[in-house]
Amino acid sequence: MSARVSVMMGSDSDLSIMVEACSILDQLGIENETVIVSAHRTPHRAVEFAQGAADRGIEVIIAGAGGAAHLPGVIAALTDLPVIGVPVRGSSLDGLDSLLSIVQMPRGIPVATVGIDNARNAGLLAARIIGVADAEVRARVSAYRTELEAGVISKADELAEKGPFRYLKDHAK
Ligand code: RP5
Repeated sequence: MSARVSVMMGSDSDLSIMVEACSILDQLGIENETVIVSAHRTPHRAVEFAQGAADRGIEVIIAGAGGAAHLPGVIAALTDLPVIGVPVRGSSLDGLDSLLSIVQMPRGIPVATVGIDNARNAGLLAARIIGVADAEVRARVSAYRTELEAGVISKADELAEKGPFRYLKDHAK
């Protein structure tokens, strides 16, 4: 099956963060592709990928970049597909530069922005968007949420039973 979500990033240095999006998409059974495309270093490739995405069957684009993080905005300007931006924490400014670069889009060209380095949420948001028209994906997203809830409740029960000190001791790394 061809990819439904394109996970794009400006550099291979973003990959260790962006792979979290691929991981949750795989878990939810959503075909995805991973591509390096830079708004600044490979602008022609960025145009080609953005303009060809819908015809290739892509339904949602996730774009991660750090620093002067223009990739998600440039991609959003070149396609009608929904674009989710992941601000990647760079070596300086703690990712605030990436966050502001991605979130402050001009009216008319939206990019849905997740938290700094939170590629997992980008994958989950892509799944929710696809789930609007795909009941199977929606059911898997719902099961994931139920699993999360059960995990927290089990921790809460354990904490109630053991108290804070034993709980921390048992969970010490
Ligand atoms: C951005 O510049 C990339 O998205 C990356 O986060 C940042 C640094 O890239 P490298 O110099 O590590 O290739 O375009």
